[in-house]
Amino acid sequence: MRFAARSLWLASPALASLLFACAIGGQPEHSRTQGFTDERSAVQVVSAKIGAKNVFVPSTIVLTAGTGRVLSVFNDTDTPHGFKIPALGVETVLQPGQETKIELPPLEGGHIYEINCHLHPAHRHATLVVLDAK
Ligand SMILES: [Cu+2]
Repeated sequence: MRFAARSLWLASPALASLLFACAIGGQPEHSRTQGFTDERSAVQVVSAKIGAKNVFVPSTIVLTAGTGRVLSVFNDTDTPHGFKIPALGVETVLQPGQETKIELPPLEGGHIYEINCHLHPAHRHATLVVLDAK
């Protein structure tokens, strides 16, 4: 306990300078460090049936903003399923047992979009989160 308190005291100048560095974040050098990098060329998704529910796995897809973003969606069931992102104008049908590449329009950061299956209203929805890119 005593050691922890001393460590915190020693760390406080470091914390103070970190807070100061964040407080002056309006400078161009600092703003370049905002946002995320993304090393993936395509994000893989599966349309599957779990129990009695049709689902997309993962149910939350995370991408960075920009152009050339691709989803590769495999339909692991024996029936066609839809894959629709209404706000982005994306709508396609996933054939059973097939991988479908979906090229997305240019994405802007700071948005959360709904993904649904337009063939089955009960198909559980998914979410696309678009982060700011570096
Ligand atoms: Cu479906």
